[in-house]
Amino acid sequence: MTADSDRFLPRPEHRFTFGLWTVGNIGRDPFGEPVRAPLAPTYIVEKLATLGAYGVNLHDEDLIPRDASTAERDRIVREFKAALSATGMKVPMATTNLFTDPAFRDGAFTSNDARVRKYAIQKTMRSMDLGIELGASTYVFWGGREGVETNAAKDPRTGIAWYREAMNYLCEYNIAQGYNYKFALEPKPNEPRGDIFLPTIGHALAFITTLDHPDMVGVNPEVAHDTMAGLDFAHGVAQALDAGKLFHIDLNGQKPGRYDQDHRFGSEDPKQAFFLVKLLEDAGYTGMRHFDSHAYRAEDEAGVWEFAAGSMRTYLILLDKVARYNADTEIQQRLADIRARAEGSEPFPRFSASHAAALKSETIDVVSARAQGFGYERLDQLTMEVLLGVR
Ligand code: GLT
Ligand code: MN
Ligand code: MN
Repeated sequence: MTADSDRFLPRPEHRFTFGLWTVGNIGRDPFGEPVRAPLAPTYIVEKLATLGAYGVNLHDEDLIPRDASTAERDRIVREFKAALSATGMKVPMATTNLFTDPAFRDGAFTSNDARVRKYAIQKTMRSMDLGIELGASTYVFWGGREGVETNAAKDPRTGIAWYREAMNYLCEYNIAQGYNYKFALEPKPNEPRGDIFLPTIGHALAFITTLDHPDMVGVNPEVAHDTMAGLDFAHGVAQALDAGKLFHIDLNGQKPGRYDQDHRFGSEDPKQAFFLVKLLEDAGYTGMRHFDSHAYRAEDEAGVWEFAAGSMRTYLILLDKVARYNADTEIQQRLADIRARAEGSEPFPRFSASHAAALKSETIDVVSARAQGFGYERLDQLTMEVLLGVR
């Protein structure tokens, strides 16, 4: 084995995880039938373990069919746990499918049908029980159906209030059961609903402050969901980090302005992916590096494992690029110059009336500030050269 292939070899300590629904994606889309056969969850666990993943995440229904009897459920869980312990794979995150069932046609926690809102909470509690049985410590809420096609349907304030009611109830359940889950809300602007409530990381962060147990709830941002809306994902993640709320992350690849593509991590915008990896690493993010993505529909099963291996390998290659960037003397000199200019000659103090009075009459050299450029062209070119492998 060459040193290079060793360097980019995924290992459990890298904390790479995949959803059962990701490698298990059968390639159904709104226009076409499935192109791949379903894979058994136990088989997925074995294959991902071989590839060096840390674990798998799941929705209740990824593992247990909705109409399974108790006996069937127990058998499935037993076999799945056996596969986990045979491979050392973990289930760090669990979530609820609150979108496939026709009952959720107008939302789950925010449906205009009181029976459905109740059912959604019941289903989530049962699914939380399952996650605990499998060892999960993070619980994700992707409210794909929580939204509208027309504002005639619902006052959005009502939708938000029902969302809050559900989250508060489930936080209490988390406490009452002693589960100690960290809840992570996953924002998405649209698809499958015309407009989804809590469309961005910022909306979710603001909503969390209105909950009864804000400390229990953070976010699970996804590359594709911000990028499809044309937002800079790294900025949203930075805001989540700044708020101490980055509880989980969904990595994938996406072109702006499209449907949710969920492509292999780094495949659409390697530069954006590089700055994301750099941000996570610089911030000392210790959570899971979860891939919420799937193989191209054109692929067969062999392509699925190429996709999975490639996702992890690209992350590790970008990690290596971050190290090169951090060790590059010219880049570091330029960053030091920027820092020196950013810091100025003395630290900016906290407000005081006397400082404010002095500042109002100070003469600031804005004339030269107006004239002086920042050298970002050279810095970005150097970054590109690191990324393109010539530095
Ligand atoms: C679904 C969605 C994802 C969510 C998953 C968790 S399910 O695939 O597209 O973004 O993270 O519910
Ligand atoms: Mn997605
Ligand atoms: Mn996701």
